[in-house]
Amino acid sequence: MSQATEISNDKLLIRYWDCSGRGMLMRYMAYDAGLDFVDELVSVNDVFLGSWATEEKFSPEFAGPFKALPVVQHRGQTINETGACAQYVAEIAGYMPSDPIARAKAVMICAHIYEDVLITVSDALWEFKDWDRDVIGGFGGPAAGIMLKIANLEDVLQQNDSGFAVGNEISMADFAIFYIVDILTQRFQSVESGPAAIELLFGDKPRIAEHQAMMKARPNIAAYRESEQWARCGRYMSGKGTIGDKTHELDLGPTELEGFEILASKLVTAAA
Ligand SMILES: N[C@@H](CCC(=O)N[C@@H](CS)C(=O)NCC(=O)O)C(=O)O
Repeated sequence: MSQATEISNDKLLIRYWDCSGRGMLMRYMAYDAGLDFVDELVSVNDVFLGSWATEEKFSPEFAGPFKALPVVQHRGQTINETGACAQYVAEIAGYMPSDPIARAKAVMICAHIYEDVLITVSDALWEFKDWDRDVIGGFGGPAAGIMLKIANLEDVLQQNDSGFAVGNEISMADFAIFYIVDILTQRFQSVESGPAAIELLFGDKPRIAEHQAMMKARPNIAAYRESEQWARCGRYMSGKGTIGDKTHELDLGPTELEGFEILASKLVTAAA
């Protein structure tokens, strides 16, 4: 069984797999704010494909009351659920707006990115969702998918002169936009049809481009992205990324990059 990092109850700990997935929004906020925290990366190859299903998953100290990752631990408590964890980190990092409407807008943007883009794409990578029906398209039909969701983010930035997603200062929503645009771009850059997909999704989005540049230039974000700790998880959208080519021999279907090539070529075909 993987050992949970031993820390004093007072110190914040973020525990998640060694990929970006559900963990990266809170990591970016914690690093950017310079929080004193433990960034525990759990190996997909060693733990998820090893003892997880019989051991760590059922340890409340490791995987929380809901038996999954991420968890945030602080002041003797263990919190599950990505939304709750990210909002908690945002609160203590100072990235949760205090005004109720601004707060609702920040949470709205994060939920849109999480539910409608990140988890939809991740589920399709794991073959739990369908690329055409659920990613290229959506509940509202073939035009309600990822192209529309990314255009929504451009609109959010366009409608606010400050350059931030909500109000006049940085919030959790800015980190969420930064993360999703960055991880999609990174993964598409590694596959054949990816550059065309990047152009389709982001080529006509000047506000997103400015926003990415602003976020990348933040000193603590830049330093984190240069670090070994980031290199262990930051390139992989899902746990499949860390498994690499072994997904085939393990009967887990296409690799993460093969999944991104499927998505990129489908986007290009749909736009033709
Ligand atoms: N609803 C939860 C889902 C958490 C979840 O499914 N986490 C995955 C990793 S991304 C996990 O730990 N899966 C292992 C398992 O459920 O046994 C959330 O949003 O945080």
